[in-house]
Amino acid sequence: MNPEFIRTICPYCGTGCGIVLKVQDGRAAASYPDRENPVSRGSLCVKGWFSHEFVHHPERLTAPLLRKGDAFVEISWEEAIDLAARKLRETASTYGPDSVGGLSSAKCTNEENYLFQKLIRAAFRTNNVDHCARLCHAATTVGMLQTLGSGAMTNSISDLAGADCILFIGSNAAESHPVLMGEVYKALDRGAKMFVIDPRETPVARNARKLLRLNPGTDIPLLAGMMRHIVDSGLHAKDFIEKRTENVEALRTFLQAWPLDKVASETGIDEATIREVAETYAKAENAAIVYCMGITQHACGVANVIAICDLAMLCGQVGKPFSGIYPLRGQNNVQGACDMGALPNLYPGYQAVADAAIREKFQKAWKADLSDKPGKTVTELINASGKDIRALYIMAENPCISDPDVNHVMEALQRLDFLIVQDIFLTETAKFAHLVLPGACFAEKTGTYTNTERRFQLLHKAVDPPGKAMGDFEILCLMGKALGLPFDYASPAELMAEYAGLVPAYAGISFDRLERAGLQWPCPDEKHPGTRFLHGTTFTRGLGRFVIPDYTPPMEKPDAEYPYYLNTGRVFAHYHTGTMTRRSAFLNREIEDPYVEIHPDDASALGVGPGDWIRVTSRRGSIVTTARISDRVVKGSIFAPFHFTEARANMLTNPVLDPACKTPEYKVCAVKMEKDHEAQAR
Ligand SMILES: Nc1nc2c(c(=O)[nH]1)N[C@H]1C(S)=C(S)[C@@H](COP(=O)(O)OP(=O)(O)OC[C@H]3O[C@@H](n4cnc5c(=O)[nH]c(N)nc54)[C@H](O)[C@@H]3O)O[C@H]1N2
Ligand SMILES: Nc1nc2c(c(=O)[nH]1)N[C@H]1C(S)=C(S)[C@@H](COP(=O)(O)OP(=O)(O)OC[C@H]3O[C@@H](n4cnc5c(=O)[nH]c(N)nc54)[C@H](O)[C@@H]3O)O[C@H]1N2
Ligand code: SF4
Ligand SMILES: [Mo]
Repeated sequence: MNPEFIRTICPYCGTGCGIVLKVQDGRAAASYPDRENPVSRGSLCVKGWFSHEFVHHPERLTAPLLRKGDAFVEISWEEAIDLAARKLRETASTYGPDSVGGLSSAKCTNEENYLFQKLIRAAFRTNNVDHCARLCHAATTVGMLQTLGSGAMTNSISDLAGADCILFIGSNAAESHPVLMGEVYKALDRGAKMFVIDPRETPVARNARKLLRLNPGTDIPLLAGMMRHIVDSGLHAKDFIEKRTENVEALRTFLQAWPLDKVASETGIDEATIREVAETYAKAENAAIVYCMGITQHACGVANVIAICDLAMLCGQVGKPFSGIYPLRGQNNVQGACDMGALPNLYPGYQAVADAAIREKFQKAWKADLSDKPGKTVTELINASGKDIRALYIMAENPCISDPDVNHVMEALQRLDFLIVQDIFLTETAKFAHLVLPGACFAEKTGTYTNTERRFQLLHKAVDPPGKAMGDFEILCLMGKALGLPFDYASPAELMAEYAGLVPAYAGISFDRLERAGLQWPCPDEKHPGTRFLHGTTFTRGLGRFVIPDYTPPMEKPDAEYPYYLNTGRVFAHYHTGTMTRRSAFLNREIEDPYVEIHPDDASALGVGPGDWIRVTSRRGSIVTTARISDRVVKGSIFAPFHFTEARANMLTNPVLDPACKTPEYKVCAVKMEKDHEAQAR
């Protein structure tokens, strides 16, 4: 048979590139770039090119599985749905509504996320629903809401090409958002000046005018120093501040505490460099700030985000094209999962559960009695497992690798009375489940994802799920009906009309309109073309507000016993907990084994050579991994990608949270290292 070519969206990062799947004999046989996709315009990174490789992997889940002792047995869908509904209902009636919780998923579609949060809220009268944004950009949502009034990326990806100055702060987009980097290279070709602020020398830094290798967790002093110099030199945007913002006096007072010599000693960056970066940013006609996990995954993540917003407002570099603030969303649909209300304090469209009028609106629309009490976050749901939380429904997350201090996570999950895991593989987390539900992957479903620039894009089903596996949308409809909810949706398109009616910013969005180029919200009516940049004439909150970014240094610093800093993150060929990329032959060949990057001086002091096996230990746990000797890290620091199940970086990480957004401090903790002679001998 002739192959078919089906347009869809990449399942990996939040850039949202367009993929054309080649379908031959019912199988996804190849991935090609979609020239018509407005985001990627014919580009893909290596993960996109090989996105089809995990789809037909022999380890895909093909039937519902029920735990029997230490083993799983296959059961029918009728039994599985019936059991799930009964157990969840029993738990809620025995221990109260707040004993049930759910983790929704930034890997799933908008429609699936909408259904999941509605199911938890309407069936159990609890707001115990959250997802991996908590581990990621929750600091952005909280920090930007206070300063600008909206947690979304202010501009569009293509705006980066027109910027004259770009600050990259704690973002390794060359490996994490590779296709988006194409727009940055266009800016550099036009002569834009780029500065990279990162303790580590990432591939982004190769093209930078300067790399500022600051001490871990010292972004607030650095940004304060820049703002101090801008104000002292009179380079701030006086008119913009006067007309569009409030509370600048409080910021000025705060900056008094950060003279440049103090900033230099705290951050490790010399005064002349701080002045150069500050002046270049402030004087640029259009300047952009790109940031990511190096900013948010700290115990002071919210304050870090606030400091970035303050700097942008101080220079009037927001609310216009080619400038703005770019918190790069990580997962393919993390923007959408947040938008759809998979958050414990917010309904779809960031409408507060604690607001009586809003709750009334949702109660009426959903014909359900809803709780006014904000629910627990991911990190709180896991900590409370087996205590306040008795039953947990996890859709498409793998916390046994991705949450901090995973030894603690595994203990907690085993204390649950009932754990449901809905995934496409039998993950490390699914192995602890009482019931495993086989979902469908991106190539097997219709629906929408929303990328980092707020663009809704359509997925088209290319192939059938394997065996008895079923679309997550269909599974959730069955679960809802079994729990007495009117989940009779004929299709995701029909469901979209429901949420478009409840959220003014999505009112003009429909499947028909998305067919060609997608649409960027806000899109308030059927004629509206979508929104390229936010905060144009007024900020979403009215006046932009300067907020004081309170500085707290990293919670755990190296000492005599644990003398090295551990930094964790990503590498280009692998994705998160590796369930998909490590099942791609091509990607796995790129990087097969776990490793940590160690500075040459530290390696020679420890007698460790390239590829040697080493043991890395923190106060939480210990892993055995290989050494890559590299001056990408500074002396005294190591970097570990967290993708590898056999050497989980999260055995080591510190579970301390930012108190406001509850994101863990994944980017800093203290460890010790030694050569592992046993592993070396094997
Ligand atoms: N290949 C690949 N791409 C991905 C993903 C993946 O797993 N693999 N995941 C996706 C997801 S969900 C996300 S959230 C994004 C994340 O994308 P990124 O945030 O770009 O990735 P990370 O490697 O976590 O961290 C970025 C950088 O923060 C730096 N950093 C650490 N501490 C500090 C600090 O104190 N200050 C500063 N300024 N920088 C610091 C690190 O050295 C690192 O280079 O990537 C997305 N894209
Ligand atoms: N040390 C350290 N830890 C980190 C981070 C870090 O920088 N350092 N980063 C954090 C960040 S930013 C994030 S976003 C989290 C990510 O953490 P997770 O979200 O837990 O990681 P994923 O591997 O993306 O998990 C997605 C799961 O969904 C499954 N899946 C994929 N598609 C589908 C589908 O369509 N349907 C169903 N049912 N299942 C599907 C996959 O098999 C996988 O098991 O990790 C966090 N953990
Ligand atoms: S940049 Fe992101 S969305 Fe684009 S192909 Fe690569 S992983 Fe997929
Ligand atoms: Mo993320």
